[in-house]
Amino acid sequence: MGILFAKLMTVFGDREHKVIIVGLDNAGKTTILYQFLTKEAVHTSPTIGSNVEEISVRKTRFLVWDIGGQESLRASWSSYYCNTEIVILVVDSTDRERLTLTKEELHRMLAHEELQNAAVLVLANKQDMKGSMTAAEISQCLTLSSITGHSWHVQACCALTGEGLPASLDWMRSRVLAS
Ligand code: G3D
Repeated sequence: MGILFAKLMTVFGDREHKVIIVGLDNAGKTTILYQFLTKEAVHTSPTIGSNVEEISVRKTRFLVWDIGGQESLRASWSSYYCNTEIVILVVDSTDRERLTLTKEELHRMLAHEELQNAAVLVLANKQDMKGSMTAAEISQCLTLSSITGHSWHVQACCALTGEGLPASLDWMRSRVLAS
């Protein structure tokens, strides 16, 4: 009965999918989270804390945790990994100097056993800014093509206008429905 119920919940899209938003400070994580709430997604409820929100995309529900990116907070990222289905890595596309640091954080994170089944969405944010790197450049610098154990996708976006974010939500939805 329990298994049947769980299956029915999945079919009707009632299960909540855990997502974490990571990235260095100032990348645009919080702006993106709140854009998700005001654009394609329907804001269903203000949840546990100021940086945890539930968003619903055509009946697929995500619980999205925006995790702080300052150096002092990065050490605690792993405490959020359990049951995470999607990791959103937000990159400030103008921040060339810290891209190597972002790369190291990304690959360290993906080696963590609790994220072995997580998919990775890299958001190349701040595309509106002059001199920003393209999604392809960021993909290359982060050596995304070397990631074989995780499904990944890179998306150019601008959190201020929301450009690129509906496509990101569509990818997230397709990932969780496929798994
Ligand atoms: P964080 O949560 O990753 O630390 P925030 O980052 O969401 O707080 O954003 C950091 C700053 O970048 C904010 O500016 C925010 O408005 C800006 N920002 C976020 N996304 C974009 C974008 O796509 N384009 C541009 N031009 N700016 C963006 P302030 O001035 O408030 O610090």
